[in-house]
Amino acid sequence: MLCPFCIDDVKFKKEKTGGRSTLVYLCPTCNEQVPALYAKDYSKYPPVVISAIGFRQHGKTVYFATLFYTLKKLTLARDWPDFYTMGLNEDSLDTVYGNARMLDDGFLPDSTPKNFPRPTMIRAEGVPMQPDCSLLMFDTGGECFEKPTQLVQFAGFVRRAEAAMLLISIADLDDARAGMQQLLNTYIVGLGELSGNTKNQDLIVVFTKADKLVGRFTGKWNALATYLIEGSVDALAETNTYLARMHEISELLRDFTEQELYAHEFINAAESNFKSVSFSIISALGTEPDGAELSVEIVPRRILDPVLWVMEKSFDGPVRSLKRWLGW
Ligand SMILES: Nc1nc2c(ncn2[C@@H]2O[C@H](COP(=O)(O)OP(=O)(O)O)[C@@H](O)[C@H]2O)c(=O)[nH]1
Ligand SMILES: [Mg+2]
Ligand SMILES: [Zn+2]
Repeated sequence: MLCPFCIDDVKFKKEKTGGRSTLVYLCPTCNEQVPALYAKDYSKYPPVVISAIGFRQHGKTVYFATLFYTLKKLTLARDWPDFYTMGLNEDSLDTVYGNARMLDDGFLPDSTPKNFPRPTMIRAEGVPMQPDCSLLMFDTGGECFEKPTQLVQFAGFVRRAEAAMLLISIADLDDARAGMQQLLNTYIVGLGELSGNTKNQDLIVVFTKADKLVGRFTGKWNALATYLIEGSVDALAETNTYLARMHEISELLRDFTEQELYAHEFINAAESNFKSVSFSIISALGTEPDGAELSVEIVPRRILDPVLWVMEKSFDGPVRSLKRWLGW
């Protein structure tokens, strides 16, 4: 079983600690207490690692915060009959509700310190066409992705991700082509040092802060602007067509990356080093914020796409086929 704290494959021990009369699950490697719901229902809700990889200030932390906000606010359960999410331990509950409240009150989260982060653990059940799972979401300081040695030290969780999620804000890079290539190169070298192999991973390239890119989505790229601006809530109810559209948008973004950003090298390196490469665009806030405060209510755009991509790529074969075959 995967320990969510040290990312080792272990068998959890059951022990009494701290004078408690009940048994708790402990990791034999790092001795952290593993949430009981995670350990007990491990096979029913297998872990899916969601790792935010990207430079500082490219929107990683705000993205996760708006994801929690959306999961608590959206009426997805209206359209997805069996859907719910829940935090698996107290830390995760605090993170989910704390972030949702902060955004509701009009504030953005602080920047993230550089340390090996603790995951926010969320059970996701009833997402159409995806197996039930435990999402382990990791967010750390962007400095960790500037050098492979830093990545090895502070972002070892990437080793266990089936799908690597690269978050890139093109508008924040002086030279998009060089910046993207540097991030990818650092990641591939770092993962190699961690004895991981990118060939076993799917790459999800996420262009963040897409509200700043709308001006570039003109002419043949107009569909990207439309996709971003259209609400996704009603469309998500039709999951089948939603996923098909996500694939189309991915293709268009690949062309955009090649023809507008001239990032041919990035695409070549990505396609040759990873099992597959997919693209998506999100805007966590919907508009440019005014410093750390929000003057208007946030309107997150397409922010479930990267999660759906990761889930889509994390399970191959029988489980998913069965679910699809049964109609979900
Ligand atoms: N325009 C716009 N700005 C954003 C968006 N998301 C984040 N930002 C801005 O980018 C800053 C850095 O985001 P943050 O998530 O802290 O970056 P991190 O260092 O990658 O975690 C935030 O303080 C916001 O001002 C977005 O969707 N649109
Ligand atoms: Mg951050
Ligand atoms: Zn551990």
